[in-house]
Amino acid sequence: ADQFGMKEALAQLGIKSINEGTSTGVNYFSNGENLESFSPVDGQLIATVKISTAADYEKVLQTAAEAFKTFRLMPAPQRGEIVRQFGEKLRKNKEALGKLVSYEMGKSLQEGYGEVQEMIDICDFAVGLSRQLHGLTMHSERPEHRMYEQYHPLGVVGIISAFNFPVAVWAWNTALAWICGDVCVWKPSEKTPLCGIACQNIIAEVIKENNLPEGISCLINGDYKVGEMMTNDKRVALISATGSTRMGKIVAQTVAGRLGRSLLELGGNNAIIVTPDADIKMTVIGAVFGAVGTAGQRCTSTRRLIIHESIYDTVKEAIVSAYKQLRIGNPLDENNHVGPLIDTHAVEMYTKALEKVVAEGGKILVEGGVLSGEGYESGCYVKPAIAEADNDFKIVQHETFAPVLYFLKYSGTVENAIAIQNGVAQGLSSAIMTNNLREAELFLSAVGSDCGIANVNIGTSGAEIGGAFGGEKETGGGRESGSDAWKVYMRRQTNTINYGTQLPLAQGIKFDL
Ligand code: UN1
Repeated sequence: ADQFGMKEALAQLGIKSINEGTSTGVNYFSNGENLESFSPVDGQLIATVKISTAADYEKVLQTAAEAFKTFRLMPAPQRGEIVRQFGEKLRKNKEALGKLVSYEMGKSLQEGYGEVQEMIDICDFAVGLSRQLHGLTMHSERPEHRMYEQYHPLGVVGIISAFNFPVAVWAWNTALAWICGDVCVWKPSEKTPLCGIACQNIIAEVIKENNLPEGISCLINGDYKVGEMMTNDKRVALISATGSTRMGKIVAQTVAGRLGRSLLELGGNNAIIVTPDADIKMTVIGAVFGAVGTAGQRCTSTRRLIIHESIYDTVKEAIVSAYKQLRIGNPLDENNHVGPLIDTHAVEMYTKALEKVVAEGGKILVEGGVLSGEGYESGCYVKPAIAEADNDFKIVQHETFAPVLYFLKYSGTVENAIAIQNGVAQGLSSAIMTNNLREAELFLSAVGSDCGIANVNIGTSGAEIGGAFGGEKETGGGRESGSDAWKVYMRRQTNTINYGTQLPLAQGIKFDL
């Protein structure tokens, strides 16, 4: 890995190499077992961290709660200034952090940089927003009364993020939470703990330079047991969790059990509809990047292609031939398109999915397989595969986090394609390829796509941070990032002020004493 300057990148980010002991971050209490982070790129141990025990968690929470007491008093635009400085530090660390993301998670270097760019963008967005946390002013039904609403900081926000976007998803949450006056406790995926430490070290500098309490940003590492401490904890006002639908259901029930707030961003089963009016060249780029980008490990990855029978063979030929051009290998080498899966467990899931689709009657169009030999020593590299399938196959209904694309055929009008597109439990991202205005508008209408994201002539992945990000049904219903997603990080208060000398009651009630 050294040929890509990884050693230097790790040192810049404050990650200790394996001979130097366990890596620690600022305000990161961890006295538990060792957690080793192996790279899926070359199978090497990158570094070791310690997981947080219950006692560590308690210290973290107290530090966070203490910090909230003062941070909530800081004017929002000043909190925006802190986030602006964080964005500046991210710009300086973009290369190092992007490399670490690529090396620890396995996505291509371009995508690693892209992820850090999303962090920078959400910081810029949050800075502007810090002067726009508006509430409404309403007219009171009573004379000499004024009524308005305001948004106050909520408290401690717990962030549980997944391995596939090991830094950006934290930033979407935390940049907004900070300008809203909240403090954050972050549990990154146990598969990417070093990304967590690197980010924590970057924000810690900003916190120190501004003489702010450390507890504004807290980190805990470990598996779901560490996450459970947060979801069960009444002191954590909001849990924002990204991951599988299985995990999300457990988190949702636990948090609801204490009537806490949760923001869930769970699995997708994203499809692109390709109609007879589609631009085939654009379809190929959108579908192939959507299916094989990040080795199919985005929650927005394209899983299904719903193709009209009249152009089925043309689309099939074009995509199958594009798959032949794909170069699979070290993601730090910019000549490669597809890097490894996160670990060998993911490889197993991928292999099983291909077996299942065949067992259910599917037909393999592009053969998959696990790669071995030079450059593939980690055992995590697989060939992106395509299978012809039916939407009601069990495996098609299931989100497999790997580069497996299903081709589904439709006939008749676009309504039939929309029914197939909506005919899954998940509802994150969706797309239609068409130059036909009627088809496009129908797809976007109330009887169209039931997903949180619906695109025209764009693939399913690669959403911009300016829009609200999330989905419906088993995707969990949460919205993160842009638009008015900030509101979930604040508590709303309706205020009515009587500046008269009488006390009239609402609803015209008479109550004379
Ligand atoms: C995710 O996979 O959890 O839209 C997030 C996209 C990215 C974010 C994906 N902006 O693909």
